[in-house]
Amino acid sequence: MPDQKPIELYYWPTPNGWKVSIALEEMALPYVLKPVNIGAGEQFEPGFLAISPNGRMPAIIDPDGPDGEPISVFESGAILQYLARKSGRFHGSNAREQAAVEQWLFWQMGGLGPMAGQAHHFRSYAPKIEPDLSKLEYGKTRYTNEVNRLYGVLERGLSDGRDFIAGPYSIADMAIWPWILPEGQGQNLDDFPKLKAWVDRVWERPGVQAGRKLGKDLRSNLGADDKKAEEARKILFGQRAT
Ligand SMILES: N[C@@H](CCC(=O)N[C@@H](CS)C(=O)NCC(=O)O)C(=O)O
Repeated sequence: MPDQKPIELYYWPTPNGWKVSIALEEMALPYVLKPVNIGAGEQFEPGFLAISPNGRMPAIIDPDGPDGEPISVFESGAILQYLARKSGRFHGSNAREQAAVEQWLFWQMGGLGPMAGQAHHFRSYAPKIEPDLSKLEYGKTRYTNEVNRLYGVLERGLSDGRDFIAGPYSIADMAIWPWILPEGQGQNLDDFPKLKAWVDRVWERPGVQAGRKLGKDLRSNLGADDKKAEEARKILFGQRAT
């Protein structure tokens, strides 16, 4: 479709961003990258908040929305569902398959993503902010254990011989895969052989590799000791309503 207008992808290279860059690559939808430097506070700019009122990336603007008018979408799960409907791919081909995809998609959105995010926070970033490490111990243990439990859920989910989490490869795999980062989450994939094989199987896909690499040079290491990382931590952690 040569005259298809590109989707604007508001993005920073993090696990939630990778979900959507992977989906766009897998679905071969044309897109244009609009970096949102969350370490520099660009997520609070009024223009961005108008399309993503939660002040989080990713978000998209599709100039060719469902009624031919532009549409914006925020929340990675909603974006994945929108793109799957638009492309007609990767969300199951009947009601039963769609329910299977959606249960794992929502499991990622409500479980693995938030819990793994907190595990990263307590393990890597909080020690740079709170000098009394004993205060971090409870949170660190709680979220590391919860991620361990969730890895176990995936391991059992993949134990019936299926190649992908909902059967055929789907947006559920695209949502879950970027969040399997065992090193930063205090996990060992050798304890989860089916999950480990799935991680490798998903990575073999060229669309996943292209999406995962998008903007990789933009990202700074939030756990680093330099001035830029310290500034980014101040922007990202401790936000309140006003
Ligand atoms: N539930 C949201 C989470 C998005 C999210 O947390 N994005 C992070 C980066 S991974 C962000 O934009 N952070 C900016 C901030 O914390 O100010 C989704 O799935 O899209």
